[in-house]
Amino acid sequence: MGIIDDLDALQVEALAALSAAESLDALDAVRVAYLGKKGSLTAVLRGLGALSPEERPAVGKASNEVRQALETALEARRAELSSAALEARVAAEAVDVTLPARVRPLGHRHLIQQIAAQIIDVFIGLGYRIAEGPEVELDYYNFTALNHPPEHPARAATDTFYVRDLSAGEAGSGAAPTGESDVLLRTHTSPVQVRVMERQKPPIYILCPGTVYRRDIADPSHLPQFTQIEGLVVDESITFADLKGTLDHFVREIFGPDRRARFRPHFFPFTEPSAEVDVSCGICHGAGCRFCKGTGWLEILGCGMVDPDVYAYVGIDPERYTGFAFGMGVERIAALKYNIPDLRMLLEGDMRFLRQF
Ligand code: 2NL
Repeated sequence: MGIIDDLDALQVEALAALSAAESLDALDAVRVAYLGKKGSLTAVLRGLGALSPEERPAVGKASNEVRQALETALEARRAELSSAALEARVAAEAVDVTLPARVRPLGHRHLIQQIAAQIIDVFIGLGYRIAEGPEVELDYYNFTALNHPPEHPARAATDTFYVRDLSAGEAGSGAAPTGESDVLLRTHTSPVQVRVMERQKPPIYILCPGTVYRRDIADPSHLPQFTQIEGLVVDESITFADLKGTLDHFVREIFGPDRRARFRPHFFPFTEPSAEVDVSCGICHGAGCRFCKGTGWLEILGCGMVDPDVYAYVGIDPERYTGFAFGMGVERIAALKYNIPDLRMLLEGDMRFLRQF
């Protein structure tokens, strides 16, 4: 057998090996075995030198043809295997976009914050500005400037959280310690309104949301810490009719068209005349049930015309200006809107309850 026959046999064998290679790695191994530095075809070519000058051209030509044939077949098989590998990868990594998505539990704002935002939106819509102030207040802004006489029960240490007890600290002052001092946790957001009236002349249209503190034991209708929103309007020729119209609009916006509002005379030290506003019961719609204690009505806020005594403290002329003010507890509004029987449920963090809102 001559070299040409050997080359033919090598070509047949190599072509078979190339088409049998099932991966790019296997294909490369075949390339190395035949075309590499130590490959079979290279070995044949190395033997070329031993041939006679007559034989050399034919064998050289034949071996080049074999190399060409093998390289062409190699490239063809490489292309085949790469596209098969790509297809396999695409198939393996395919995502079925028609599968239903995994539902992740999504958080939301707490009901108290939602209701506060709704109330704020109503008054922003009427042109009010938001005002804020300190939660640790002076007795002057929380009580004195709001026309609370020195003996008013709300000032007692049993009703208000005092921060510093000056009377107890002043040894030899002669005064009996009362637990009261000049610094306290505000019991309403009215002091914010006093501060605004001190530095800003009318017209004043403000809404004061914030946390307030009262020394109450938590029960279904009381919390020692709650969110209050107060409103204050001071302008020329403001009347009780403006107050009524404003709060009627507010009740409609927050409770919807099928709840009614009514005004009842009341007393507050800082307003005269004063009133409390009730909303019709969301459970019995006025007929009387356990939720409304048989009255058909639920109290939602207090209000009134600003007492001229308050204007005297802040230097507003009561002959030129009149105004109204109102105050409400946000937790209470939330409870009455959604028929929640106990304010404490809002703060207990039970997701089975809170999730509903
Ligand atoms: C309630 C009652 C009320 C006010 C708050 C007020 C503020 C100033 C002057 C006069 Cl600066 N009044 N605020 C008036 C009436 C009632 O709140 O039951 N709150 C939870």
